[in-house]
Amino acid sequence: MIKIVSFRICPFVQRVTAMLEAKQVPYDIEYIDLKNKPAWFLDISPTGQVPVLITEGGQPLFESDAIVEYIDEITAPLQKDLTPEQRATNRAWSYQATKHYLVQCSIMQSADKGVLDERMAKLAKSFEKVESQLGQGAFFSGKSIGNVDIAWLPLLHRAAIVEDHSGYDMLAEFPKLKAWQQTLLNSGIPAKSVPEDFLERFSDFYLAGRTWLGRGANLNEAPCEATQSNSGGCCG
Ligand SMILES: N[C@@H](CCC(=O)N[C@@H](CS)C(=O)NCC(=O)O)C(=O)O
Repeated sequence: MIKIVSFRICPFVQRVTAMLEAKQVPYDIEYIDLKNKPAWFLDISPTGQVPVLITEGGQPLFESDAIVEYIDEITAPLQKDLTPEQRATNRAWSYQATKHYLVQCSIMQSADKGVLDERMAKLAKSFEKVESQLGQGAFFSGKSIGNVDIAWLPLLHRAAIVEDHSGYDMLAEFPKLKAWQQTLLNSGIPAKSVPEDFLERFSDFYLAGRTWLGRGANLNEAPCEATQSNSGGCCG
């Protein structure tokens, strides 16, 4: 069986597990501590990063883009009969999501509203572009889930958790994205693609008292100069 080496709140891992869930491919998962990486992991991961996928034949694969392409090559496509142009376009729109995973992580770690707004401006530009691409279909390109949906799923799932917790809606100005987020949440894949204790772990890390969102997105709060420089890596 395929095995995924994971860190519980990593969005790059979630893209991979979401793809496996959407394609109903069974997999094992092993969580590691990124602050104390095991030697066996460092032996198989040239970058020292998760996700790593270990194939049925025992070959470790790294980099989520490469892993997702591998999964696509060994399984039936989510959307059939796409032309090479459509597949290339889908890869490009997927990249518009993945290049913002770390941006969203830094937004969520912002110590106050001023810092969050600055960081959010970058993500909002990307949201604006994808908003203009979304059509009448429930998913990115029509009635069924595809690779672009999977790439955007970690961003939209996390935005929903943040909104539930703090009332702050990253998608407030983007009605089509909002509908798309709901469609993805309704698919059940966001919940299936994360561990059972995801909410707790995610909240402990991003929605704790040190972040503006963690303090409930309180608009009347004075800026917190001391921690403003926290640029917010992903996952600790
Ligand atoms: N380009 C990588 C990024 C993966 C990544 O940033 N993973 C983070 C966790 S979310 C990680 O492993 N961080 C540990 C480290 O960089 O040492 C990919 O797409 O797989």
